[in-house]
Amino acid sequence: MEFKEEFLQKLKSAGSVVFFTGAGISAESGIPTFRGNEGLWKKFRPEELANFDAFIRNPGLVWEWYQYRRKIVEEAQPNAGHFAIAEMENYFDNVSVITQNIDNLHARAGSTKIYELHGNIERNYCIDCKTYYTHEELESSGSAPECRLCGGLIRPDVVWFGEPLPQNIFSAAENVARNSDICFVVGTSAVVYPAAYIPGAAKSGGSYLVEINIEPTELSYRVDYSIIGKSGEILPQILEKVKKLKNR
Ligand code: BV8
Ligand code: ZN
Repeated sequence: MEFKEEFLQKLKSAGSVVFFTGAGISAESGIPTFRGNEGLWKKFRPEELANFDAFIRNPGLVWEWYQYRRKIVEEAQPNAGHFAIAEMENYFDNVSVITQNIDNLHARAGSTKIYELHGNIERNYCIDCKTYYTHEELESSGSAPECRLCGGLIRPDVVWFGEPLPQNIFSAAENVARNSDICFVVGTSAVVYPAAYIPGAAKSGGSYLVEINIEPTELSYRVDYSIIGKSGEILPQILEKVKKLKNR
């Protein structure tokens, strides 16, 4: 694929690069997105499952939905898009991943600077005493497991609708985006806030905004460059360009 000259110049001169990613970057790893036609929200609406009241009302149903997603995540592998982002760390002074995903695939691909805005499905904690449990430590009897220390319900360590994002992570991520030279927006419909403020923060800091998506989104009119294609195919091509431009 040929990329526009302005973008190639930015790649050549950039020092700090941010990748703001959503479910679309993991689609080629076999993890369903939220709003796609096989989307996770197809069977259930987010309000029904990804929120605290739903969990208190029906801990078994919500826990089982996360167990189902955890199984998909465990069987999934990072794809060429995740690996390309990880490898970019060899060619820029600073590469940060700001992800909305809870699937841990960026870490498994080798990225080292990751801001998890919505938590991580591999971690769980007791809603009463906040003790953390890995999922290996939990044998769930079909309903939500109970804390060994206090008997409280254990929940996945993810940010549900109506819950605040981890403030320190969000503000650090916003800061990194604002100070970036290029901000890639990869595989996200950019409709969930406050995470969807990240590209705007990058833009207001003078960053060059590049969207990679299989279709235009609500953000497309605001980006400097909209690349239509699969992130697992586009990102490795960008990496190849970077290697030539940085002639390493
Ligand atoms: C908050 C973790 C306040 C859990 C997620 C009413 C009540 C309460 C809140 C609200 C409300 N109305 C609005 C809000 C705010 C709400 C919100 O924004 N709602 C939206 C729906 C309007 N936000 C919140 O509730 C947030 N909290 O506001 O708290 C507060 C503040 C202080 C104190 C107390 C309270 C919390 C939001 C976090 C929710 N958690 N996930 C879990 O995963 O189970 S959201 C979840 O959906 C994701 O994490 C992600 O953030 C979000 C969007 O998903 P995407 O990643 O964009 O995926 P999607 O399927 O939408 O799109 C995929 C894209 O990829 C598509 O564009 C597709 O074209 C593309 N694609 C597909 N394949 C490929 C591809 N691209 C490239 N290559 C491919 N191969
Ligand atoms: Zn407890």
